[in-house]
Amino acid sequence: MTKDVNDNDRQAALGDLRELIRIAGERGELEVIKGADPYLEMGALYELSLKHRHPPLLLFEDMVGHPANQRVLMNVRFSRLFSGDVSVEALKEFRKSRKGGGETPIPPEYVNGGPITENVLKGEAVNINLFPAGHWHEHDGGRYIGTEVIIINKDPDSDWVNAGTYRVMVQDEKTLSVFIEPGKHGSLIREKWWAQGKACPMVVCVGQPPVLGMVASAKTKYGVSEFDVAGGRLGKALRVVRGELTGLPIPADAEVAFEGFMPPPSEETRLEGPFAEWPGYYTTEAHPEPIVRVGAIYHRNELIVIGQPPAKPTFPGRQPSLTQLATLWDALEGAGVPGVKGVWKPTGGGTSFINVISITQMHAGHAKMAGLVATGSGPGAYLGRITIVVDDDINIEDPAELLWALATRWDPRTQTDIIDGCYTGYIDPLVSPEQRERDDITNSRIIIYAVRPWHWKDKFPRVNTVEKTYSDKVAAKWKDKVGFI
Ligand SMILES: Cc1cc2nc3c(=O)[nH]c(=O)nc-3n(C[C@H](O)[C@H](O)[C@H](O)COP(=O)(O)O)c2cc1C
Ligand SMILES: [Mn+2]
Repeated sequence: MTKDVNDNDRQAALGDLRELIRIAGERGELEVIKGADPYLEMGALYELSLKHRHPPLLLFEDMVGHPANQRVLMNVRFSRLFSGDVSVEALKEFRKSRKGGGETPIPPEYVNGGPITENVLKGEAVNINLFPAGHWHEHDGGRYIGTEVIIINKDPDSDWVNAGTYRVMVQDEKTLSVFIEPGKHGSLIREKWWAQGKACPMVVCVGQPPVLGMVASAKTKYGVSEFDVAGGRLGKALRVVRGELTGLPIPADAEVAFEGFMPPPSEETRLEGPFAEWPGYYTTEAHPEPIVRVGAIYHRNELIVIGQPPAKPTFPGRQPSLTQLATLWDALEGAGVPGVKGVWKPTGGGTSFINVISITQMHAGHAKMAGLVATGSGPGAYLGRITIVVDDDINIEDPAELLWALATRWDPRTQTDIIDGCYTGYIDPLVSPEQRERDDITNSRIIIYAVRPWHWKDKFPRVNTVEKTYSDKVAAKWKDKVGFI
């Protein structure tokens, strides 16, 4: 049995990885594993943990090939402390709580030192191989130290500091490669540096406060810093130190950070991938990607690297987070779509392929408005494929209800839009080899309006389930007399 999560515990854990471990331990939601091998074995143990809807935090110690005091922590974002209850009701509460307190961004506070500066390795002393990096899946092209990681870079033309989660592969003792899909903020920013003929200053931080991992892997608006949003969520400024080589902010409580510069690809790239990606395939072949020349490494004593390799999105332990659902709902609301009653991402579609919106239809064309906005919005566009709009009486958390809406309220010929040329990524398994050849990383979308058609909705047949109040009354009367209630 797990206890209810109290808000103080959740806030403390959000802001501090070691607090998360302590609290999860007290709650019986921590598994300490000694002696596992970062080559395939840890990845396999992790996948086994995903058969649980709420997998335990996995803390690996004493790993093969590493000193006993180095650690790897898995299932951070999926810990019950953070994703205890993903439901439309919980989503509404989550959005309300952000509006009440944590919505206003709070910029980070610069401090002179912190746990992250307990050890600083520079120049000759830089050796990335000293740190634990899993070879997670059999056909991965190498060891990935960055899975649930944050990549920090700064717009050369403004104060905007971005933090995004992009996978990071170990190339050699002093070199990392970073895979950033086109259009992501980290990519747009590095291109600005390259256009000025400069290498892009960059920090790869592994073992960040959990809140930063959550915010950096969901869409934050262009020009808005994830540090500020994360501070807002915590209700207090994140403490950061200034990187000695780049001046970039590094979370003062982070576990490990690699600091350096990413030269333009015309100067140097290395082969990156393949990698077992979250849609459930090895889609990207080994291909050239930009690299970071690491000039300094900062780390805490008894460091912890967060490991969160992708896994096929059908595992019960892989659910979209409240943050990801909320950003989509926010986008609909921000674009002025009225009457949204819920948004959902059914298991199997991962974080983006299938988006479901439920609305209370208020006027002709309303469902179309919701479908088009969701499909084209910042949080809904990348790697989308299917948008389904349903009426508010459909329980969108239940796949059977969703299929019933499709089966009975959707006329494929008249209630469908198909749109070509949409924003997808290299990890989309349906982008053909020919498309990749010509750099056409786009796909098509279907928007399904599984709603009672507006112009005859009042003539639409009535739903025939027994009315709830009456059903409850009958149940109360009969429950002691029959066995099936
Ligand atoms: C565990 C994890 C790994 C991710 N890996 C990548 C990646 O390798 N490349 C990428 O472009 N996006 C990746 N993403 C998605 C981005 O983090 C997400 O699109 C985020 O919004 C990017 O930040 P940005 O909006 O500042 O660009 C990953 C997300 C998660 C949760
Ligand atoms: Mn961003």
